[in-house]
Amino acid sequence: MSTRFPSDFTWGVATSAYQIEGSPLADGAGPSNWHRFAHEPGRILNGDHGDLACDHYHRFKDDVALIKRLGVDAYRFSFNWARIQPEGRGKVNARGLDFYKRLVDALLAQGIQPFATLHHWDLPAALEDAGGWLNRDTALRFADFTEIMVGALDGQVQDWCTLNEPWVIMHEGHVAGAHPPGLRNLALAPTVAHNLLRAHAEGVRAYRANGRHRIGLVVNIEPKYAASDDARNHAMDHAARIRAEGYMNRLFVDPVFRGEWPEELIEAMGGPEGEAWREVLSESTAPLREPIDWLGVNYYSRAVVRHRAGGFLDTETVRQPNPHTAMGWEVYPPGLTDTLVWLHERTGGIPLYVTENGAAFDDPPVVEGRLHDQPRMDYLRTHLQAASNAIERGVNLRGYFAWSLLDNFEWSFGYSRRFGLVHVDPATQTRTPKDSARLFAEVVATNGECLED
Ligand code: IFM
Repeated sequence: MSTRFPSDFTWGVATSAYQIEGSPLADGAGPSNWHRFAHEPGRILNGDHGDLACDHYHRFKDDVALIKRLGVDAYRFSFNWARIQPEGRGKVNARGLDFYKRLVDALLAQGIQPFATLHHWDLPAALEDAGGWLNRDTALRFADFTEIMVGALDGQVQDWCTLNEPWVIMHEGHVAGAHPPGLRNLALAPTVAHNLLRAHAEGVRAYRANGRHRIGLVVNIEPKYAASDDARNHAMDHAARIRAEGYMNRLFVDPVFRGEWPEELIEAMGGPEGEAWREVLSESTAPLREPIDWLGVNYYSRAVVRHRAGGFLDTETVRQPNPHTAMGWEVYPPGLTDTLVWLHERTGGIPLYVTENGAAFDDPPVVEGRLHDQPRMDYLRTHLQAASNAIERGVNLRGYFAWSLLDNFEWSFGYSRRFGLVHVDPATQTRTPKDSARLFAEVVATNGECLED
């Protein structure tokens, strides 16, 4: 099998602030919603929190050295907004900003291109207290924050992203209740989605001053397939598939690229005059269509769905007889090809990046400085092959970022799920590159040629 990546393909690794930094209140930072949520009893598995995490706040230089050893071109990371604006608005905390300046300096000194995500879920707690993503004003505060960061790192950081996985903020925070603010109300979803997309668009507009042209949005896509082919169930399962796709995959893509909300989803949620959608639909989608320069996609798995009255949006996911990761996610590499082709077609061929892809497995222990993580190596290999297949089918794919550089704080699962290419010992903070890190370094060094059969 041939594996082709363009010669200017960007190879990178990714992390996010709350998951690795630790020291969430250091140097004048305000609390974020995640800091607060993680300290509420019963919220996070094993009572874990991000107070220490990977202690990246103090060890960032060593981590940049680790990134350098992988030979990658780029590092995708995010800012903790509450380090910069402890109250989510107003005065800048220079000591917080300094941390990111030092990180960016360290990356540039090693020739590693910083890919900065402005918001990866950790909202200043003060903004959440003011209504968070249910409050229209948060979008304007995000534009101010964007202006601060872009101004402070101008000329140093070229590649920016507004939001990471807004769907997760909406769903896990306001519908499933597993993330802050811990609400469980499907009817809130359209308002939250709208405000997140307003924030994204306002952020892009704030960034555009001076003709800047390297900003994107990162969405998580889980392609949906209908469970049954037989004539009797097919129409129902197909409709379920469309609803599921509308909710998870089109909700944050169609308004930006087509100026429309997913129609079948609106119907499934009470119609255009219903409580959930009425207000959102009274506004034009034109401001959300602010052109962007690239789209990032985080791909982990797919879902095979069927109709089930009373299920979530009258659908349910059917477990498939394929291997699953420690997250319970099916390993399905062709889904990455399908996702990239689907996005290519749906967006009119915008440059795409795989901004996250990877897997949590129950790794064996480190033995004499080595950790042989065969399942993760297989996952990487097959998904990189799938990315290459998409390029062969004409997709404008510009780069691939492995999730994640380090074993880290996996949100409501705490430290129990390990996605790292590099093992982190929670007791000593010792970093040990896993065999998957060696494989990825070889992929990068050969621009994917080592993957060929
Ligand atoms: O760890 C997360 C990351 O923060 C966002 N994308 C999915 C990853 C794995 O769940």
